[in-house]
Amino acid sequence: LALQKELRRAFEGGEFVLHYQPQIDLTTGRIKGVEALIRWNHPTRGLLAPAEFLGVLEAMSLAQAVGWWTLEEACAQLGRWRARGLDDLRMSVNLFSIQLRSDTLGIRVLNALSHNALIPSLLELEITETIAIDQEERALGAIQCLRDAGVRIAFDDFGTGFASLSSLKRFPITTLKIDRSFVRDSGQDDETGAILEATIRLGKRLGLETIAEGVETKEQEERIKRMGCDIGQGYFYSRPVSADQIFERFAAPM
Ligand code: G
Ligand code: G
Ligand code: MN
Ligand code: NA
Repeated sequence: LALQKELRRAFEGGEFVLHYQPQIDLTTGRIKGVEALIRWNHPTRGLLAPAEFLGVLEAMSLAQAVGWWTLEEACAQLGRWRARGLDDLRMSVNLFSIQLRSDTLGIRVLNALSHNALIPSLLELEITETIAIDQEERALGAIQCLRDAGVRIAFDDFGTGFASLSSLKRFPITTLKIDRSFVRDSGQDDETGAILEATIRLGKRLGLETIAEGVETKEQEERIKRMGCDIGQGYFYSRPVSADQIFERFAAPM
């Protein structure tokens, strides 16, 4: 309860900030996009990761307001980067389940794009397959409408949820984000390697972009490249960093 109260105060006081983690095009080695990840800039405890507060936040109605703020702020930041010359950078934003259930999802996303003069295809919305299935009825309409407008849709943490493979047919997704556990264990055991490779192939056969999460080593990068994965994300390239750090590190031609 104390944490709930603090979260409300923090949101009103502007203590939430977004950090951004690069997504690297494995063909060119260049940055393709970034994922926006929320942090709590706590007055006494410093910068807090989502693990410290997201569980409690998600159970509060405040999650919706924070989620819409994140969407607006991420789009505004993409607009600022574009004004400074990063003009084909993409932005990925995670959605809470409460946002997926909201009647206003479609209009909020389209507004965030138009406020910031963004082409819809520069925005990717990340939903976990489990959330998507729980909310299937309500989510599909809005997701389809956004997809028709050109917004990209990713299944996040793919392979760890409870969705069956047929959800790949029902949801108009563009992207599979393969859960980091598969990348992490793929060097240890052959089974995980086989699952990783088959998932990348499946994505390719379905015409989806594949992103491997949690790439931490050169060896893992080489493995996912060999398997035909499109994009890598993980500490090997960069931790999530501030907007300024993204600009400093990636604005210069590489
Ligand atoms: O760094 P990391 O600890 O940043 O993030 C942990 C988890 O929190 C991730 O699974 C991510 O999906 C989730 N997360 C981070 N930022 C956001 C956000 O802005 N909205 C939602 N819905 N989830 C987020
Ligand atoms: O949305 P999602 O669960 O995918 O968010 C990504 C989470 O993964 C964030 O908590 C981020 O800090 C974390 N993360 C990003 N790259 C790596 C990595 O290379 N290794 C590990 N262990 N975690 C990572
Ligand atoms: Mn994510
Ligand atoms: Na993920």
